[in-house]
Amino acid sequence: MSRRVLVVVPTYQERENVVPALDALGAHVPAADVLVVDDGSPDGTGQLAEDYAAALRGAADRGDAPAGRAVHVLHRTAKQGLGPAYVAGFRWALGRGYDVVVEMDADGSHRAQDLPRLLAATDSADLVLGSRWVPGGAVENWPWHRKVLSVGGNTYARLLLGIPLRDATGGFRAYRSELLRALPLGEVASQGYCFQVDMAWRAVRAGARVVEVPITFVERVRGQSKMSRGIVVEALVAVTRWGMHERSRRLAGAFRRTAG
Ligand SMILES: Nc1nc2c(ncn2[C@@H]2O[C@H](COP(=O)(O)OP(=O)(O)O)[C@@H](O)[C@H]2O)c(=O)[nH]1
Ligand SMILES: [Mg+2]
Repeated sequence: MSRRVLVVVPTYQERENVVPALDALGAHVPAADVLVVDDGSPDGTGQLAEDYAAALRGAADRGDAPAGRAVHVLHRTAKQGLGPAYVAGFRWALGRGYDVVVEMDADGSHRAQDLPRLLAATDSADLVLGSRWVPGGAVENWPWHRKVLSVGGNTYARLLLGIPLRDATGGFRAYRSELLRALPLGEVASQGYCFQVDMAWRAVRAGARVVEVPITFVERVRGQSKMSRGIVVEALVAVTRWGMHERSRRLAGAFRRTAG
């Protein structure tokens, strides 16, 4: 029996990108359903996605297209950050019996053609990270300082948290539903890059099998990034706090073992 896959695509102000993203998914992973999670974008992204979904349903009803994938839209009232949008999308997926849930940006940075390899890897992993920083991975159109920031941030997280991952901040990944069900989604308060690290770290601590698959990340050509200095700072502060907490926990454990 084939597994049911849902691709969750968070959007905020992606009017020029959302339709090409949905088309690319249809071309490369035609069996996967899609959930666009729009935070009330003032530019009408949510309505565009809604129209796309309706056209797809209409074509299937008329028999012009096979009744294959479905596109759904979850409208949220205000911009609340990437983390809460994903948590809402995950809950939506778990309530509808999907087996695999994918995270993917709407801005063209994550290539739909890389997704079949991520999905294939979920056969033997609970969480598959699309990774820019493993052999075979790449980034297109980033100035050197963006690369330094990403590699540096990931190295910091790896060393401080003790997780063996090269790209824990990336947002192109596939989860098996069993893992999402086992994680306390209600406790995840992180917003931006921090959300990705938070989820990867929780997965590692839960004993999940986490693997990295190389992807080519392409910097967006249309629209604007929503990542702010605040989001980078949030991630740095959180990773530092988690790292310190983890260290003192391990130290206390070692102390109890020597004392006892
Ligand atoms: N629903 C929702 N989507 C968001 C929010 N912030 C960013 N996104 C979406 O998340 C994806 C990644 O954001 P982006 O700004 O491209 O981040 P960057 O690639 O790190 O610069 C894009 O599809 C955005 O539209 C948000 O607050 N809510
Ligand atoms: Mg982007």
